[in-house]
Amino acid sequence: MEAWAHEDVTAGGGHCRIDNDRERANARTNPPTLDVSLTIPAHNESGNIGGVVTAARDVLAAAAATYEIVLVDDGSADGTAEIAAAALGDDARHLRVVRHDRQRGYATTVCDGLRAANGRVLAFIDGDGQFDPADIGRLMEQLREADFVTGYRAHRADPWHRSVVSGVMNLLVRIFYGIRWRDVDCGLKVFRHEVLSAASPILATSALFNTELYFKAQRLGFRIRQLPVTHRPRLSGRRSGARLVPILRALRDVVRLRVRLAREWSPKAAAGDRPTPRGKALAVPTPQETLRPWWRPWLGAVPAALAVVVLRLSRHSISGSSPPSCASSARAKPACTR
Ligand SMILES: Nc1nc2c(ncn2[C@@H]2O[C@H](COP(=O)(O)OP(=O)(O)O)[C@@H](O)[C@H]2O)c(=O)[nH]1
Ligand SMILES: [Mg+2]
Repeated sequence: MEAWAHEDVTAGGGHCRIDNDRERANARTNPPTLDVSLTIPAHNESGNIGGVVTAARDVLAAAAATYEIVLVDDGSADGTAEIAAAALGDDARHLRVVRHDRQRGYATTVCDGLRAANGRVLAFIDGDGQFDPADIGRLMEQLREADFVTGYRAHRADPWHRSVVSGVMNLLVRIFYGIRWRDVDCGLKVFRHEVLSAASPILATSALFNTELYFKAQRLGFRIRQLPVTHRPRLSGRRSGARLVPILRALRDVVRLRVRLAREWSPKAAAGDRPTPRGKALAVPTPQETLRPWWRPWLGAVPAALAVVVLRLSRHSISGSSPPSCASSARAKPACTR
């Protein structure tokens, strides 16, 4: 028998809604029982996952009395989950595997992990080894004074056009959502379970769930902190983010989600459900913490750079040499952008 627990998510997944009403009621009657729960999204990460889970295990075991690693296997065909369990050996008892029958995309993958998580502190980190799991410990230390602690990639080890796409997205998020934090989509975050509970249900159906988390955490007065984190080149496997169609969808969703949030969500109503109301209604980051206006001198160059990126990505898509896509799931497509 396998030493680790696994669950198949075929229904219930496929969207990014964390905690519908039933799940929220369930959360009230069954509060989290572990100290920390780390979600790792992974799609065909056999070459990277062993190193990520063992390094994460070391950090969690040192920082918490009880912990779990929730590996969300997004339709992998290369034995990612089995390799993770083998790498952990006896510690595979701390591993839970949530399996998607097919690739559903990054956002759904992370959200399914968070939904399954049973920790008072929640965290997520990519399974591709680009982040250093040691940074989870550094972020967790900040929880003494904060509720929502996120990394930002000071030196991003990705092709330049990824930084351009991210820069444009961050600028739009700043304009439409008033979020003055940098690198909102960074895939390394640590936060209290109550932030997720208060932010639920998550309305976003794409990587904009990160934006939504920031937006709600900020409006609800949770204390937000950011730290620079290490970002390394991918050593194995292929990235599946940054394809043209999902990027265009995410751009469209920036406006759509903002309209939905304005219509369907208010901090007052959400705060009514919060276990421990905290602080002011609106937490404004300190000047050092905000996104520095690096883009200001480059503002005129943004449309031109975007056009180059779009051309580059479309050539990439047409040539057929693109990384595995989310084409197997129409609903997963928007979730692939990061
Ligand atoms: N982009 C993307 N990542 C996925 C998907 N499913 C799972 N993942 C995992 O999410 C993490 C980030 O993916 P990656 O392709 O490296 O995106 P990038 O780091 O933004 O280039 C990795 O651990 C992937 O294995 C998916 O459909 N799309
Ligand atoms: Mg990556």
